[in-house]
Amino acid sequence: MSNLEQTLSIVKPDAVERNLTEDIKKIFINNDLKIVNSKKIHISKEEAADFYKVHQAKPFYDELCTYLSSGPIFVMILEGEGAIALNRKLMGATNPKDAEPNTIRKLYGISIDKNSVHGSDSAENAKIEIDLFFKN
Ligand code: IDP
Ligand code: MG
Repeated sequence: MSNLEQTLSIVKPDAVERNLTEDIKKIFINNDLKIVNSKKIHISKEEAADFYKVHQAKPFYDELCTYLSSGPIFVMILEGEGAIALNRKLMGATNPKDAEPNTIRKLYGISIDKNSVHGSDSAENAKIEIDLFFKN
């Protein structure tokens, strides 16, 4: 049975700044995820606050929104079989210290906040996040 999905991936400011976008794209492509749309953008703190609003009650929310808006990011729509879970697997755990070997966060993450990538965590959020960035 086919389970073709789309999910949103973001290369966060720490990784764009270190020129890791192409290396991260290769990891997705080499694992059967297709990049069907992408763009490099620099969002405002208000846009970051909207994107991360599920975390608004967290103590690190303000810092998180400041960080995501601190420099350019590279946003992508990834498509493939089980793309949502596959992307999460390729990303690794939120804290790079806890991430499995060869995951993006293990390879490139600096800290729990500068962890190089974002990925949608469910079909519902994938749709919301894709619409936020790619539905003019
Ligand atoms: P995820 O990115 O693995 O889905 P979430 O729990 O959704 O992790 O958190 C969103 C983002 O918030 C994380 O990627 C990370 O950058 C940041 N974050 C999560 N927990 C902490 C924390 O305890 N301190 C600082 N930043 C955090
Ligand atoms: Mg999350």
